[in-house]
Amino acid sequence: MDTKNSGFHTKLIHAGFHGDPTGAVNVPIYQSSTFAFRNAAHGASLFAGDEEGYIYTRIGNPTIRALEDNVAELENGFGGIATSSGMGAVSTVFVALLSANDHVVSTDSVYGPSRGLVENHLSRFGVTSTFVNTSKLDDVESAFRPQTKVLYVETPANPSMQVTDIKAAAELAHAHNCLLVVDNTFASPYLQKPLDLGADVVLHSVTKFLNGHADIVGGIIVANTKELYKRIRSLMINFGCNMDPHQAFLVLRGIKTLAIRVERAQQNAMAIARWLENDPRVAWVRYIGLESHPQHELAKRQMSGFGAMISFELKGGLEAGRQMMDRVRLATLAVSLGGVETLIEHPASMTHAGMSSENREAAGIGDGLVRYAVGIEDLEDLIADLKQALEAY
Ligand code: LCS
Repeated sequence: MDTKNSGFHTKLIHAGFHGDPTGAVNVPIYQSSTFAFRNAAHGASLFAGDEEGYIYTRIGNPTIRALEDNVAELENGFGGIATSSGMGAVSTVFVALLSANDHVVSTDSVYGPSRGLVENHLSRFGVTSTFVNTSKLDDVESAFRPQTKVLYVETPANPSMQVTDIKAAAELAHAHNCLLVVDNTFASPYLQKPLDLGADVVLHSVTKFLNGHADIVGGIIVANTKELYKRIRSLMINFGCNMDPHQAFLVLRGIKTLAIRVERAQQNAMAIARWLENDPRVAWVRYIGLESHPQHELAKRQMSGFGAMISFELKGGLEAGRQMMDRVRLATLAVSLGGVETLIEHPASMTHAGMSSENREAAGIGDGLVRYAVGIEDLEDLIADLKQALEAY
């Protein structure tokens, strides 16, 4: 079905699937590593790119293709490139877009390994980087150098919840002959469409909201032009970090309910953030739906909802936070986010432990910060769980 002019909810269900010869209502799992050519000329023509078709699953596969086309439509982009993990997407994009001696400007509070990749690994190939609070556009502007090729923005950022103005960031990047890449994992395309705001490339850890069920790890990249799509796809194929057809099937299944999951999770999150903000044992709460969030007005403008991620700190700091994480019963003490189940974790010792403590402090990830990823359980049960976990104070 052609869903190009359909609404977002229709796209979630139907985009990317153009029917199957068997009449299957869902895209089947094409669990095959390789695909037979009709004859030698057909094989040569597929390799030459003269004809559309499948060759080998690392290069392309019908189940994976359905997911890539689906997410490319959700993000209003040219084409999608699915990867084995979110980090597969992050590393593919960086290596595809950068060369030796290029420079990257990035949000300081990105997912820890996204920063580690640039600082510890790409640096060995001569790539330099500057990490700034990209919600402050003056800081972004002054970080640009003549060698800067990529502005990498995570918004909302993990776990500081900083929000960056994507439209303004795109204008700045383009004025400096630079590409804007946005990690849209925390928002999902249901709440935010970076390509519509001027970004060149958007990527996701599909492990999170897109899949939504904490049962696979995966990533996806969507490029807004054919040229960028081809460049990034070629790198993914050579890196060999392709998604697997079974993974792609599960993500497509999860995506169908993205909107209703995010709606419910963010309703829970709003109520929990307000509840935490009013609790005397809580020092501060950062949820972009709260008027107290420094970029609340910007988030209202560039997103269609506030999502399901909350960061907070207890007045008792790190020790109080640790005890609370040990006491919750309904929320699971685990990293990751964006699933139907509520998770709680401690970024300084878990997801962002690879960063130096100075870099963490500078990025707004203090030792006392607790991250709470809200799921779709009953609100009353989640609040009762937090209440009993806080009781000792
Ligand atoms: N981008 C963001 C914003 C993320 O939060 C993550 C993972 C990634 C990229 C990498 O994706 P992956 O390879 O794990 O699919 N974030 C995690 C987190 O906050 N807790 O555990 C993983």
